[in-house]
Amino acid sequence: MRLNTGAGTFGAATIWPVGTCGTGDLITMDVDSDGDQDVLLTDFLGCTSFDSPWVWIRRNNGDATFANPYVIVYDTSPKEMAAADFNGDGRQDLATIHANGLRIVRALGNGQFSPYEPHPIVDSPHGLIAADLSGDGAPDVATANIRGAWEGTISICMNDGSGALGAPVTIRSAFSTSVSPIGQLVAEDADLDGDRDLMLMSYGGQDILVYENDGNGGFALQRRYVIGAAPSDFRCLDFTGDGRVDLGAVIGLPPANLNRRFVVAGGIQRDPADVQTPGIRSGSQLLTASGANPFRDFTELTFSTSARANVRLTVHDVSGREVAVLLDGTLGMGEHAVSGDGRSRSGDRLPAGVYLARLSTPVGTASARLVLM
Ligand SMILES: [Ca+2]
Ligand SMILES: [Ca+2]
Ligand SMILES: [Ca+2]
Ligand SMILES: [Ca+2]
Repeated sequence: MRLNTGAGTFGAATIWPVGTCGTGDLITMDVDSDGDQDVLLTDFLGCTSFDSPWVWIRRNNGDATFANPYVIVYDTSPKEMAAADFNGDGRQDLATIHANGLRIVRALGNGQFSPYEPHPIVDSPHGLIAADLSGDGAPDVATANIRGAWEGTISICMNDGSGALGAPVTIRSAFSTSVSPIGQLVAEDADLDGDRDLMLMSYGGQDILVYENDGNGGFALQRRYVIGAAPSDFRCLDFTGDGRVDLGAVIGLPPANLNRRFVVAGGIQRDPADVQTPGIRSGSQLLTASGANPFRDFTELTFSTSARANVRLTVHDVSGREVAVLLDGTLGMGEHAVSGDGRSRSGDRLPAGVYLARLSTPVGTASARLVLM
């Protein structure tokens, strides 16, 4: 630990052994309700020679020295942690995800926790957030999961307001076929309508999917942002300084994926009143090339749907051959934006030239011309 000197620098490192086998997830929360942040760690999940069903805690003595470590004992190894006061008693509780679901322990105020409550999730959870998704002030839980071979899903457990979490509601992936190895999940208001929307980063899909909240905690995919190969982490913050959040992601570049890059998708947070949707009529689809065109790295296509619908958005070369699939799944009603990066589904860069993007929905088709430099 290095403490802030107050002058914008950090002092000498103090080392506090925790007892874990390597390090997994690290969070801070106030486990004993004394007003200071305590440190929680899980074991490194590569410690496969033994099961490690513990969260390790070091309590803060109030002066950034830490008491001896102790553990919360679970049935299986915790992968990720999130702190929130689920039952509204003023004490932060702890949510963890395990191979077979979610566990909640409630803080008793003395640094100890209630026995864990299991919440089974059929798909295997890999990412976790605790945030109020329903707008009632009580934190809910969402997990990013892997189903079967490699399909990414999201499960949402709503808090009934008393701290009891309901059965998980699972959203199937509309496009990305894998969140593995990292299924980062963020809750932010992407459309400035006052509720938190969910953003899921997918390693296999090389994208960030935005699921818009209908205001009642129901979610539907509205946007897909292609961000590049091998994404490993992302943040939803105002990088451009215009007061609206953007997406920033760490990616690798093929073939070795060693050459890391940080990409920012600016202006994702949009007021519905500001969104330009030329020519959109109820029951029809007009596909607009709304990004750079001609383009070199990324471009964007926008369209709208007048109802929840199955949508397929593909890219074809001049001979009509399908060279990329940008979206294939169920979308919610409303305006949608999908980005493309000039690569085929296998990740190879397409030759420069003219391409046709084709949108197919139950009520019709539309197309737009794209020029790749
Ligand atoms: Ca504390
Ligand atoms: Ca609590
Ligand atoms: Ca809630
Ligand atoms: Ca919203």
